Amino acid sequence: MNLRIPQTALLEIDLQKDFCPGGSLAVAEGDAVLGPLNTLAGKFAQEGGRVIATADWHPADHVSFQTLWPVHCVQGTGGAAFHEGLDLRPVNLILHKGFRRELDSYSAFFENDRTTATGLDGFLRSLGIGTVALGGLATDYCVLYSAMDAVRLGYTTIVLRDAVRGVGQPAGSVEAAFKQMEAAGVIILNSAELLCVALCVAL
Ligand code: VGL
Ligand code: ZN
Repeated sequence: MNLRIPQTALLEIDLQKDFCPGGSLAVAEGDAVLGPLNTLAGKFAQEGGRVIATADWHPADHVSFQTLWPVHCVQGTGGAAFHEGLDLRPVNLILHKGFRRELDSYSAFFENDRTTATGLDGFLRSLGIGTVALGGLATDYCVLYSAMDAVRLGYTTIVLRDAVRGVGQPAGSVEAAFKQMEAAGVIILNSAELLCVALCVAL
């Protein structure tokens, strides 16, 4: 497993107000992931790793609002803003996704048609990055889809157990997501374990 920080990217998925307590599609304890992610992001920046923050970024008439989800993360609104507790200083790239009216995008790599690329794969490849570590919201949707695509694209893929929280709809979806990711080869670690392993490798 290549855990050298300069060849690793931290993906901070959708840490926006609408997904945090008080937001329109609030994930329980969504804001609890900010502490571990800020700590990791600071270390990554220090050690030459990359930090990427994604944002769900929907037009006001987005297709996903019709039946599936309440109105959330509408472009330019307060709910679409990053949570004020997210440290943006170490973030190298902000990636907007889901901005096409008729197409949703859970994954940071491909929209839900599975073929429209966001460009993230090219960004990472051009920097020689082969490992991604994911945290953020929501475990059972955007984190799950991003992690599954990362594995499919050949990245060593880590999901940070303490730095993700899920929607939990339908019931059992968070547990199912962890099972699906593990079966696909995703490595599940605590953020402290990742730091420990990465810093040890660097020594
Ligand atoms: C998400 C539902 C709808 C997510 C985004 O970030 O996991 N979930 N849009
Ligand atoms: Zn959305």
